[in-house]
Amino acid sequence: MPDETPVSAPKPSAVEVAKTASNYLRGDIAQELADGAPGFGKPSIQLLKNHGTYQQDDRETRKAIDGKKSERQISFMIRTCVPGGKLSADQLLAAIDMGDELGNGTIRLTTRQSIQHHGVVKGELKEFMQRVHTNRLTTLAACGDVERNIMCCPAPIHGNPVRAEMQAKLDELAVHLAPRTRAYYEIWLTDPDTGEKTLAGGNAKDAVIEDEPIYGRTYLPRKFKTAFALPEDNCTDVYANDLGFIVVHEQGKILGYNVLAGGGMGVTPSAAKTFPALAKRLGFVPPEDVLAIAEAIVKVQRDFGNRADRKVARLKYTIHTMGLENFRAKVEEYFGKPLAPCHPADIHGFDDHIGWHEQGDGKFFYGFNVENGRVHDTGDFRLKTALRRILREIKPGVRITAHQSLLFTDLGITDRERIAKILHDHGVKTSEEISTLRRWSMACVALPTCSLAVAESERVLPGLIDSLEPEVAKLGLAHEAFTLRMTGCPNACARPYNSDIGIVGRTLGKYTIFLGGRLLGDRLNEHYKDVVPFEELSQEITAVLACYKAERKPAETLGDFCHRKGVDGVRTWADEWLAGARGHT
Ligand code: SRM
Ligand code: SF4
Repeated sequence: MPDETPVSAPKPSAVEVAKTASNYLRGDIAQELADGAPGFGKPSIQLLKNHGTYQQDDRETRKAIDGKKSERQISFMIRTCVPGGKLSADQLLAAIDMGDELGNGTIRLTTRQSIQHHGVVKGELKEFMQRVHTNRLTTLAACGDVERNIMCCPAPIHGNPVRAEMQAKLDELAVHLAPRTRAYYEIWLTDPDTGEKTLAGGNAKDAVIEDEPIYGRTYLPRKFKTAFALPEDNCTDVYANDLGFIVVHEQGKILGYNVLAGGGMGVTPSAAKTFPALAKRLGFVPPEDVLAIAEAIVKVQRDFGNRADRKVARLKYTIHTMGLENFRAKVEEYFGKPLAPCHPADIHGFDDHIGWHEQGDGKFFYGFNVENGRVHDTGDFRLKTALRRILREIKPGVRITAHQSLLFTDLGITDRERIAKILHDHGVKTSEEISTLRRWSMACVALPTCSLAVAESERVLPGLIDSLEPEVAKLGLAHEAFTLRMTGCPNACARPYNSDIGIVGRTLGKYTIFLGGRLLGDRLNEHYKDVVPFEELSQEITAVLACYKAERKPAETLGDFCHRKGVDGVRTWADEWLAGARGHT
């Protein structure tokens, strides 16, 4: 334990109290699971997050029944970890089946390469967890105050040993930072016949005494997120993570990793002490030290993170409070040696891997854009059925990207046409048939399931893109790549604060617009306009694009242009343009 007084204030938050009393995340979950009530009590709701599930209710149904809590239709969101986004066709098929049989008939590919299901009722939670386990995946630590799903570039480029080595390092780290508690196995995976033997092997009742060598009894003060990236390909948005590793490589060999710490997007607008932050460059480690440096940083956060106020408990605030140099010194102490200075290598490229690519082993992979990650069948648009057919008939390898999309891997040359035909037969466009604007857009889940949403996101972004597409084409910018990311609240689950255009829910039907981040993900954007009604977003963005078109330098990206001109300059220009445009209507 540290000799300094930790940053934490003396009175721990309610979540800390629940974790401390939980005996390694057990609490009363098992008893409440069997009590016949539709939901869990408050402490269990908090603990359940560490098991990968959130108690929710359909907020539209809630309104319809006049806010009576007892009548809310309770169901559960379940998040499954998919380290590095890597799956087999059978695993994705099983996840789709689970959504149909136990969930709301859809699945959601997330911005961190994992899978979410919604609408699972309490009585079927245990069956759900068992099916995830049988599918060789886990929901343990998909949410909660622990290391979450670790991200990594998912592209299967075999001619480049660096990617394979980085992906293998991620697998090692995911195992190293996984919680050791047996609670998950006891609660969810006990054999239905014996009630004792767990499906994971071993006997539930023998496993009560244990230790969490990395996390301790109270785990971390807050969620903790890690990503790996290549300098030439930051498709995981490494600077938005608590912990980041940028691979430093030369001539097909990994020399080591630049370590970044303290990134995070979430903000509480009513609390001025909160802010989005890009991770800071901390130092360089050789490949064999990745696990040790990650463990040291996690432990410093464990011991010095704020356990009284969850609003400022992420690693970015720990670093802010300690100061970067003190933080680095503390990490070095836990690491047991000094950190080498960062290698000059830094992010300089970004690839969403959409489209048809050679893998380098004679095979191909196809990046398929899934709009906002939602896999569903609605009317003539039958993506879910199309995916089932692709997975069953072609049996590709599968990767989930950090852009809520899919890569089908290990394909033969003729599979391109087969995939296109299956998609077309089900009313789904290929990646080549969607606009560049749609391809680079992303929305979080928001309403109706997310309890924190103050505005729509996933359900309205497609319509906003529909209205923007002709304007973008008129301006001659149809092939210009820029990120447009929308969220239903400032928690920023679609990472809007480092995008070229960020649209963040302010209140129902109204949004804040941010400008000046960029595809590379290494710059925060700036506040442009506030409380913009949804109906005006299309015009407002068109005005910004008109300004860009009129005054950009050759090859300058939208984000770089807005950053150079400044949001005030863009606003003045765009407002005049809007006044003119309105005058003509
Ligand atoms: Fe998130 C909370 C969905 C990625 C920042 N996020 C939530 C919850 C669980 C709402 C809640 O607490 O009740 C949302 C579930 C809604 C629902 O009905 O499904 C939710 N977050 C998501 C997903 C599914 C969005 C998506 O469209 O894909 C992403 C799941 C990722 C995963 O597979 O693990 C998701 N969330 C992110 C990201 C992006 C990232 O990690 O790269 C961020 C910004 C980065 C960061 O962490 O700072 C993010 N989510 C938050 C926050 C704000 C955290 C903060 O430090 O302030 C919350 C609220 C909280 O933790 O208190 C939150
Ligand atoms: Fe919910 Fe807000 Fe995250 Fe969107 S950004 S999923 S509204 S918490």
